[in-house]
Amino acid sequence: MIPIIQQASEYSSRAAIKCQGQSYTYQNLLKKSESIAHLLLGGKNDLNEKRIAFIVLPGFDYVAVQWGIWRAGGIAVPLCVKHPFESLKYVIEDTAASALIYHPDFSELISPFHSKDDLRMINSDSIDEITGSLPEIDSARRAMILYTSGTTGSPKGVVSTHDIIEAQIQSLVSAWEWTKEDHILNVLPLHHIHGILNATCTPLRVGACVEFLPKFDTAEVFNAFSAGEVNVFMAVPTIYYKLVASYSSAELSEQELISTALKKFRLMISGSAALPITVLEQWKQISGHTLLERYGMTEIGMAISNPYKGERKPGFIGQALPKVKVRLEMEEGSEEKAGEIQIKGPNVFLEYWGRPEATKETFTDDGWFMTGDVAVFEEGAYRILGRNSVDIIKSGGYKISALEIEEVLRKFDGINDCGVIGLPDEEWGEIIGACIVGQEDSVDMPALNSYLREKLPNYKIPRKYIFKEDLPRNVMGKVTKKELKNWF
Ligand code: MLC
Ligand code: AMP
Repeated sequence: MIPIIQQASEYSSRAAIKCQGQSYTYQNLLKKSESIAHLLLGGKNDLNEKRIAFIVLPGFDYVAVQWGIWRAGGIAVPLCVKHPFESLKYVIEDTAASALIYHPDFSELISPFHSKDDLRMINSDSIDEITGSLPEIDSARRAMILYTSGTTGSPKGVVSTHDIIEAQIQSLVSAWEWTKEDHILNVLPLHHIHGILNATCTPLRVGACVEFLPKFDTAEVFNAFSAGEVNVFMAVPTIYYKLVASYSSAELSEQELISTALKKFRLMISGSAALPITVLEQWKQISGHTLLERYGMTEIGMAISNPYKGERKPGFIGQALPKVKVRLEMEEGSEEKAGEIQIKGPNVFLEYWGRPEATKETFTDDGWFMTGDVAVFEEGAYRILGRNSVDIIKSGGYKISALEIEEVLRKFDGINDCGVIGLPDEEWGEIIGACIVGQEDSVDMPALNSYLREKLPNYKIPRKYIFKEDLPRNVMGKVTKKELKNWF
């Protein structure tokens, strides 16, 4: 059985989802997801782990589709609502998805898929009510694939089973004391673990209410806070940075209203990237809360967290979550206290979809998952020092592969060499910096921009790139990537 769905009938009449001024109960969710499951099954008994991709707006539809896929025995593959067509195509092809459920808002974007014979297209707005019995789903079966960038190659699909999802949920329920009285505001993208697991599945597992906004907007967030129902919030540091900036420019009377509402919250959390201490302090002044910082990853869910009760140390990520085993792997013979964070436990993912070699390479011989993040353990808590690869950039909470950008840059006619790095930035954590050495004295930037838009699908997503062009011709081979930062 799928625990989150099995449990939902206990909360039938409770509010599960709020979005766009509407409220939906757990019963509504069960009914709609049953119809979706039957539509997907089309008379068959079980989808038997067929991959079902979906691109729908955050809210009731999103959860109903996710549950519908699970109840039919499929693997849910959520797509990013901001991605250009090429990125969606990559995921659909990599998972060999057999159906795509889309909201009509995305009709134009996804229209080229209609010519794909092996992909069934389902409009999420035209799903009729169907009832009937559904298959028994063994919780050891695959449930979800989420895409994440690594240091090498294209993004990989991280596969989790229902058991893994349940373990990730339970560890948060117990550590952060979730109950059915909670009401969370979710403004996070729903193709990544933070928005899906922490801010949607976990509250729904315990009968709480999840309120969605169509997209992140500081004024809308403050409106929702001031309405007085929300008591839990979680976000990436960039979002807190933006909320602080917006609060600072608000009228005094509005500030008072917001602060009064925030002081009644039960819990406010930050994660997905390092929380700057300045942001933590400013948010404390505004809300009265010391943000609870935690550490996680697509492959492991959440692993380390500051305590719900007890001291939350600024600049630290806390201690291992329940049932999660953490060790720091120091380099052999090293005197340093710093080591790579390695993880074991029921929360760890099953595999990278279709990539057995990549899966194997990311585990030690004795079965620990290698995160690539370097930390120290000091005074009873872990503190992250950085990553052991400079090729991973985290910007606005999103992971970006520097190598993927470099590969494309190097193929541009006017470029001899290049190096892409993350440049520190208080608002975004890191922003993308590209050092390029041209064949001629200067690179044709307009031509390079249109080339990148064509070759690098996600280049079209709003995001700032800083190009550094005036480098000495032979600089690339002579400096490390870390040193490249000094050229900006
Ligand atoms: C956008 N902009 C950027 C940028 N992204 N600039 C620099 N770097 C970036 N990364 C700029 C745009 O160019 C634009 O500029 C302006 O910001 C507004 O763009 P936007 O797209 O409208 O931004 P916004 O919607 O405000 O998005 C910001 C955000 C979003 C923080 C809400 O990035 C977000 O939702 N991040 C969350 C990602 C997430 O959930 N990660 C979790 C992964 S799981 P201009 O000049 O045009 O105005 C994980 C595991 C774990 O990490 O531990 O949780
Ligand atoms: P993703 O691959 O998108 O799931 O991102 C996971 C990565 O986010 C981790 O490997 C860390 O590098 C980073 N991360 C998550 N939480 C934190 C945190 N609290 N502090 C610093 N980095 C974090």
